Amino acid sequence: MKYGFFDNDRREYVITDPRTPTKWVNYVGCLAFGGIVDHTGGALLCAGDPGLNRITKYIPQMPASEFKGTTLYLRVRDGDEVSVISPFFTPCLDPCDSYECRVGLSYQKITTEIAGIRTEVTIFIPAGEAVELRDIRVTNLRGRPVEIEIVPVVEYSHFDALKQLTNADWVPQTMMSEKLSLKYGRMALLQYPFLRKDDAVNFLSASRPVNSFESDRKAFLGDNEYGTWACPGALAEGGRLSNCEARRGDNIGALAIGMGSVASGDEVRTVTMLGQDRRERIPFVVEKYSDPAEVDAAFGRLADFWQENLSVFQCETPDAEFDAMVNIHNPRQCYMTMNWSRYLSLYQLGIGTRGIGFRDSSQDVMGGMAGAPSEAKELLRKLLSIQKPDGSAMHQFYPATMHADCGDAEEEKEKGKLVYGDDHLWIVSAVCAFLKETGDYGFLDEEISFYEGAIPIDEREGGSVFDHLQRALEWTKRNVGRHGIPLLGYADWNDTVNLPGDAESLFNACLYGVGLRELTDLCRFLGKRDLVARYESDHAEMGARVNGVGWDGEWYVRYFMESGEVLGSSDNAHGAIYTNAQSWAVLAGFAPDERALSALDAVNERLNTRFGIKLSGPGYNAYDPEIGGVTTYPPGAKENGGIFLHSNPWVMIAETMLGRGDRAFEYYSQINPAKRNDDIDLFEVEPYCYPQNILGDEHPQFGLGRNSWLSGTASWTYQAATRFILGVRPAHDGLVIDPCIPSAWDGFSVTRKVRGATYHIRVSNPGRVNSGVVGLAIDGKQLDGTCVPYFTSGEHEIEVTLGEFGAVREPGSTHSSEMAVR
Ligand code: IFM
Repeated sequence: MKYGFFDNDRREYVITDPRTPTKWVNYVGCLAFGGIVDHTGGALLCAGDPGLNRITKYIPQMPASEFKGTTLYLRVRDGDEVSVISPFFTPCLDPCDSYECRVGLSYQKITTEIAGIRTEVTIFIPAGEAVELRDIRVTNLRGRPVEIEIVPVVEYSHFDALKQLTNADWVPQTMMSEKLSLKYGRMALLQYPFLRKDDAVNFLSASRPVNSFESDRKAFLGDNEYGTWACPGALAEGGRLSNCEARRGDNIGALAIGMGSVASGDEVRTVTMLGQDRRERIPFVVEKYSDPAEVDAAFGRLADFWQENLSVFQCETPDAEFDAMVNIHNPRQCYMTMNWSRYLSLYQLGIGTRGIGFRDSSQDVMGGMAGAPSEAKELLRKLLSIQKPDGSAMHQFYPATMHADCGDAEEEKEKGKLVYGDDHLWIVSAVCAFLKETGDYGFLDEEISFYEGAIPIDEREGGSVFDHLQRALEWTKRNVGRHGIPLLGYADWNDTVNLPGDAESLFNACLYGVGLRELTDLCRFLGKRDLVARYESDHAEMGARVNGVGWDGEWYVRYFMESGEVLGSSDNAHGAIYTNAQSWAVLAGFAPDERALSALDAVNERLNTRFGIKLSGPGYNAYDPEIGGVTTYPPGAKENGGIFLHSNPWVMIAETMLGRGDRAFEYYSQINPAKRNDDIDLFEVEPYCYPQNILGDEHPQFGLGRNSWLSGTASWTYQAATRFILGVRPAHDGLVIDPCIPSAWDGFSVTRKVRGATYHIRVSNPGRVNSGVVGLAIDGKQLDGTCVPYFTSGEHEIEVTLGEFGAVREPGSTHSSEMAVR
């Protein structure tokens, strides 16, 4: 343990040293109102859209010691002496006698002891509310009475986050603050830009009366703003804040809340509230959360939500770090990525041209749907509504307006390359996974309009969800290049390879193959036999093309350029092999046995490192506009030979399809952030969630993680662990239990809730094999195969025995579709 430890019983990670290598953050609330809270109490909050409705000014690029968005001070009068403490460590940086930040499920609890004062602050957002609560308890440990004043501080952003950063004229002339007096001596300090004065406004309030307040940063810091956050002039002087209602400038909210004289050993409590609401509602919100019982009840409801969410899948295996991730931290990250997409993190700033991605969210849904099926369905509907009538999809949408655009491809408009060749295909897997999870086949008949830009929604062409899926596959079938391989478009999953002209993508071919298998399975289940035949034939045809032109001798190539050049071939000095071409050829069921083994072995030999599998290699060593964005990174960084974690679980899944459970688990473990906890200075980022990337071995900082939280890694690693390594996966006709585990494990157990029933699954592995179910009993009755028919209610005991025959499998031959199921 360097900076903290996992407290699995309380489902928390506990940070014990505030000087972590980067800010380690947590999510509170949701996109409707919420954001990130770091381990030193700073918060980046927004309501509905982080670019268009930002609340706090949190600038990740500022040094860690800086004030970011929100903080808290205590002013302590001890006899004649007045001292100022910041219980979140920053910005005063006073030595802490003790420090603890409990990173919980949608809450952060920071407890410190500084100069004989113990402060515990629980930060969370009640479900469905637009207010962040800070439940503050202060205990006097000094051995004599002291007078305590609590001073929460917020630095506001203009709601237009980009303008805040780019306009230092209009923004400060429009920002204003105003006192709103409330019952029982309470107040709320309102803040808004002039043009929004009659809309929802920001407010800072407290459950207790406020002695004085400040809304002008200059006055708070003092000395013409040569005062600092570490030692704000207004607090150092010991007097009252100026009660200024700012009419311009850099607006803050600071409330001095008197707690009176606190006897030695006594604890005092207050709740502060930072929200956004219409003026007339604010008094009700403040009154409600001034009642400690309401605060406790709201906190309890959050716990209930997470209890329900996590209870759909719980496991006990011989690997404690695996269990910590699968039972707590990975599903939490899945839920956050499903909610936030790539919209707001320490790295994704939610400003400008980045919306909710069609590709990203389709994948996120697959990780978050088991715990939150209604939210998943709602997101699927939104995604389907930006699919175009021709079957392709817009790249992203903006949730506040549901306007959609083509992302970076917008720049290529003139060249007619407005489409990403992969986007629309992801929705096929996402919808099919949802159907298997929920059994909600009525969703297939739901009518959803296609995206037709300026045409009003009610005049747009509509189609059933099933029609949407069919059109997605048809678009790719129609749009192939001269090798018969699907067109790349602006890019495929790898956003950064942007090739000119009609380049082709082997990845898109494989994603199409997976989609075809999904629809084949679905149609077979629905009894649509003519469609089964059609999709099987399309799959065979594309598989033949991939194997005809895509095999390089030891592995599959990745792209065909219009010029005839091939990328991802042994002929290339740089980018000679790409991971995704290998894993996806197996996932699609295209790779025959010997090619599957050879391709995955090539990944192991050429791209695997002790910190994870690189996306490609060797890295491109100079900018090449013909290849695109990937060459803007130095070798070893991000998509250019970096360890791009999102791709790692695809290799794990492919390995389980070959029955190689030892290797699949080795790949799982080497990127498990919980396993980096004791040696984290190199990794730097949070040990309780997956980052998007780790610098590869061509980079001098090999092993450094970046872009934590919002990454497709969350969904896919969860799927790899639960559905493929532990092997418990819903299919259309039953719950499949077909593990592929390390041979060192003697067994494991899983509790899985699905479609109204609960299954207690115990797997034993007496022969220490990787895979192969030789015995399966449900409620004491033996069953052939690996698929347990669904029950609609009740608790059911399942005993599974693994045994010898499953040593190495024939890829693609054991089941029908492996993204769905092998
Ligand atoms: O697939 C993309 C994703 O959509 C955004 N982040 C990078 C990934 C790989 O390029």
